[in-house]
Amino acid sequence: MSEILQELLRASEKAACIARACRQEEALFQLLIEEKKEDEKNKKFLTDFKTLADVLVQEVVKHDLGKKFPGLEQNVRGEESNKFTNEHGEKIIVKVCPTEEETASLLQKVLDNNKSAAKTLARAVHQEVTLTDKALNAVNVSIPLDNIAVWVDPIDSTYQYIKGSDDIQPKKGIYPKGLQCVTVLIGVFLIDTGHPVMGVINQPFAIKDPITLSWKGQWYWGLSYKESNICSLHFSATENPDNQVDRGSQLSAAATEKNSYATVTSSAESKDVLRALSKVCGENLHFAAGAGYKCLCVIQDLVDFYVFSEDTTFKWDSCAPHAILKSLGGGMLDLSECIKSINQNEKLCARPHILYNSEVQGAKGADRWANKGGLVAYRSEQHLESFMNIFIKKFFTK
Ligand code: 2IP
Ligand code: CA
Repeated sequence: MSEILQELLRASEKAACIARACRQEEALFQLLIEEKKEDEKNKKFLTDFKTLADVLVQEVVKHDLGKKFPGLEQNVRGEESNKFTNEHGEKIIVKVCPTEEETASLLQKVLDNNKSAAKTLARAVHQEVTLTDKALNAVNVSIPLDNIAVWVDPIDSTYQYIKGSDDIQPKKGIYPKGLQCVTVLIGVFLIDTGHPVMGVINQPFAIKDPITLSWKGQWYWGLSYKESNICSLHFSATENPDNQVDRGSQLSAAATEKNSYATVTSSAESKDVLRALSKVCGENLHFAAGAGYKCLCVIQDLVDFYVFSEDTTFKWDSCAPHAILKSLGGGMLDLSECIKSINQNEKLCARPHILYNSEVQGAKGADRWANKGGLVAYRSEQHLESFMNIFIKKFFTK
């Protein structure tokens, strides 16, 4: 199984390279930040270069996985549709073509004939990316390929990707916003049970070189299947010097104190939940952009929990981090079902884990794949139980 994880990692790195290219290559960056002017609002090519970048990354992941594991591409799912209509009303299906030239000429049609942008983008799509992670040699697990499907979020935290600054200072190791909050998420789940089994999170803009001003990425992976649980964080920096995490100040302040928990949430969280969370966590309640990045804060042990009660995260946001959390002994639950389950004194094993193979009944479009009851992501089951008990009490007392 290390081949498939290796391929997921390579695909995530290719995606990260495309994401970096769109910001670093002038021809593309101008399109990315372009604000639509009033009279241009109907022009899909201008409105949605970010969607094109997203779609293209999703297609690259699909194409590259399918090349290595024929048939798997049909089970790669994501938010974006690859059907575009250009300014002439021409319908174009964006995909990776056999050659760089063919991809460039296809992209040129979507990009209002912008030859230089199309060429630059096609180059990034077809470039060879090699990424080796020696720690993967330790993975020796076999999962039947015909029972797996993949959720991809090509660029999570798109707002930060387009508008985000590159000089935000972290607070207790957590970036409240900025390019560090952007992640590429590729998660694998079992088609029959819906449980997540493998995940890769790639952070394309993790570290900025102060001299060259170019960005270096970082990646994290995890596998959790039957009795096997293995995560890139189990390997030390000396074993894996290519992917060192700067953990200088990244220790969860609350980790050692039994009665204090650190939580990260969204600025879109409801008032009532925020009130309860701040009663439980005090100054250890943090805000950060990006669903994937907030999960990464839990994975890195910067916080104990990511709590979000709204229904605006989706299967593609949570599948990859969920698999990594499982590989570390943690997980991700449906928040509202979890509250019900605790209130009904159900056993720990009955907690409602988020599943990836079933849609929300009666919902349409992207909402079919929403994490409807919100979520709580955690590393330690024991901490989760005591945290949730306190949180529920605070939530229901005015
Ligand atoms: C978004 C993105 C947002 C997040 C939202 C996701 O995905 O991660 O940042 O909101 O839930 O769906 P918040 O930052 O408030 O948690 P995308 O950027 O891919 O649309
Ligand atoms: Ca997302």
